[in-house]
Amino acid sequence: MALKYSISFATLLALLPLATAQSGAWGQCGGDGWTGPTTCIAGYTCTYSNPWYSQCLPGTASATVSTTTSAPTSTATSSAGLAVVAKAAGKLYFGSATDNPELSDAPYVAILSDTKEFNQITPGNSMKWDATEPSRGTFRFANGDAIVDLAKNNGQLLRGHTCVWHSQLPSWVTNGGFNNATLQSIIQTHCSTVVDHYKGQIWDVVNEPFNEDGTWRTSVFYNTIGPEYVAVALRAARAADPNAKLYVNDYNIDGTGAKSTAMVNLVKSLQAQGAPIDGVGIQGHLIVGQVPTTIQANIEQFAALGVEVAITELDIRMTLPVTDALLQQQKRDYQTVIAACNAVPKCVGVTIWDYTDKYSWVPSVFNGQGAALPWDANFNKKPAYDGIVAGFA
Ligand code: 9MR
Repeated sequence: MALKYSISFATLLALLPLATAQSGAWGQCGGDGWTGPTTCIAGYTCTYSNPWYSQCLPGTASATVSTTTSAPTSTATSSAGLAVVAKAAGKLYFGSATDNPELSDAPYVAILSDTKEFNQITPGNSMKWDATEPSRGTFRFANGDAIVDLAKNNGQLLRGHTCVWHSQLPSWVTNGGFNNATLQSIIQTHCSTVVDHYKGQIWDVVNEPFNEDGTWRTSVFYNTIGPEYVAVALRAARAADPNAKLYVNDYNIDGTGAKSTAMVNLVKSLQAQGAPIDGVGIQGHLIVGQVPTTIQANIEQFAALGVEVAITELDIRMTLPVTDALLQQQKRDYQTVIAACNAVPKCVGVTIWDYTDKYSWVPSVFNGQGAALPWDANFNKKPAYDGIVAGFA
């Protein structure tokens, strides 16, 4: 498809002194590493062919200049359906996070509800502690219920997220000055009430317990109770819903390293004390071109503990602006992550942290970064989509 920026004839004249030359008919006019002319003689358009080659093809008005440095055009070619290919590969699900404010966006909901793409959803915010128990003993379920209803109507699995987390925690918990026994009972009440209300789900019971070096993250829970707070939460969840799959979830445990080792040791310790633990959630907030090479080995080391593994919040962000080269690298990176899960039978499913760049959390947190998801902000499928499909092949 031609990449065109129409500019006025006056602007064109102003640019002319800078233009060293123009490519002739059928000549190269762009591509990675190309240092020659990027415009074409009158009557020809510089036409993107692939990241490495653009060519002057016939047809254009003489006052139109085309450039390969404009917005990228790469799109996905597959329409296989991400849940379709995940299930064909033997996985339980391919899913997306979502959030209540997005549910009034009809085109967004239409894709989210397409079970060929997603047979699982995760509420991004509405089951967190600040949303469900904003003051002690007062529970609010309406927003979480809306997501559950959507999943039920669509016939999708739901991942509860999350029972005990240091963030999005109301100040009555953080600053309550509770002693160990009282805080344990507060966790028990919270987890059992929420997991009971949202019965029959997969649950990220404990979220982000570790620092980057594998030490325990200090939080009101750790500071007051010690590492035992994890087992307290898991036991409460199990008592409330014996059928729920109970996970501990964290970020930067994608590859092997100190933080992943800490997770391995936590699972071993929970198993040794007979605490219920069914799975490890690898969030998977990654960066284009920086996907760890040890992802599969890492998933294998979790699976070797006898628990299941899920990639729970996958997105692969890039430094903006988007280029075709970055989209192609992102496609390879998605394929790498999915292929790693695909290669390990105990890796049961993958959830992306929303499916469209329109609703990604990334730009608001990482300045100048974004475009992390397989659908762009206009709901066009990006090459990353093909990477996911290829990863499940
Ligand atoms: O996607 C969530 C975003 O809307 C919230 O503003 C943010 C607040 O912490 O939480 C986001 O989700 C996080 C998830 O719950 C835990 N792992 C990191 C996710 C991205 O921040």
